[in-house]
Amino acid sequence: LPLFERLERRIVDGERNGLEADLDAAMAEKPPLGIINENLLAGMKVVGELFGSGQMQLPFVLQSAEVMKAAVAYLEPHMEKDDSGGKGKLLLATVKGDVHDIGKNLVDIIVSNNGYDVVNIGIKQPINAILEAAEEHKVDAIGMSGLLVKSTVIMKDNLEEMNSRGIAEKYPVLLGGAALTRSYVEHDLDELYQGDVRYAKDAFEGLHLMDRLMS
Ligand code: B1M
Repeated sequence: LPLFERLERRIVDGERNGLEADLDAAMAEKPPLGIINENLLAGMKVVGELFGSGQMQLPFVLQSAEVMKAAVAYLEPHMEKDDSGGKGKLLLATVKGDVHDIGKNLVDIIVSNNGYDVVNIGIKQPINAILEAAEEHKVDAIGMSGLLVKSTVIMKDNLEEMNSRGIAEKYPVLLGGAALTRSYVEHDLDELYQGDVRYAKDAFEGLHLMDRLMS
């Protein structure tokens, strides 16, 4: 297979052997973010489709996810960056009950490579842990990620909890993840949350939202 198709195939097949050599060759052709967005994510999309239609079993999905993570970790040091920090601070968490973190970690990379400080507290984070970390690190905004349909409900509960604690004005919230829709966030949740809540389709929209919030 040609290089870029082979890279996509590696994600689908969970094939790690020779990954670095292919990534080196790919970086001679385009920047690391182009490889992630155009080739690696295309592979993950296929994985999602195969899994969703019952043609791929969970252990293989996990292997694909591991190759994806290894590839992103290999590319990350080669990305252009302004990692001076200081533009503002974003807390990132995957919500309670949800283990998916590839998207959240991409947001971390893109936002922190563009001059922000990111406090990434990981997966399966209940609202108490999110708010404690937000206080401790004095963040400017809270970003929640979740890929499961049930995570969209958890996000709603989290916003309600923030309303009832009287801290909605203090924390703008960014929400992202495959099960969300723009209209759910920008209509339903926006109506409910007493602060500012925005939807980010991808990591770049997350960055643009931070730019807007902090300007
Ligand atoms: Co899961 N899984 N999974 N899974 N998995 C999905 C989400 C699913 C849609 C697959 C399917 O059926 N087609 C489905 C959910 C169905 C639903 O809820 N209706 C599903 C399921 C069912 C499950 C389990 C329940 C399976 C089981 O156990 N029977 C289980 C759940 C466990 C749990 O969470 N409690 C499970 C487990 C797993 C693995 C562990 C094997 C693995 C995750 C590994 C990991 O993350 N460390 C996994 C994977 C890999 C997937 C798919 C195939 C790929 C997800 C991914 O990494 N995509 C996924 C299929 C899909 O999403 N269509 C699927 C690439 C990633 C870059 O995209 O995270 O969407 P994404 O991030 C995007 C944007 O959404 C956005 O930016 C990124 C791009 O720039 N974004 C943000 C995300 N967060 C953001 C936050 C922001 C801003 C933007 O600001 C805060």
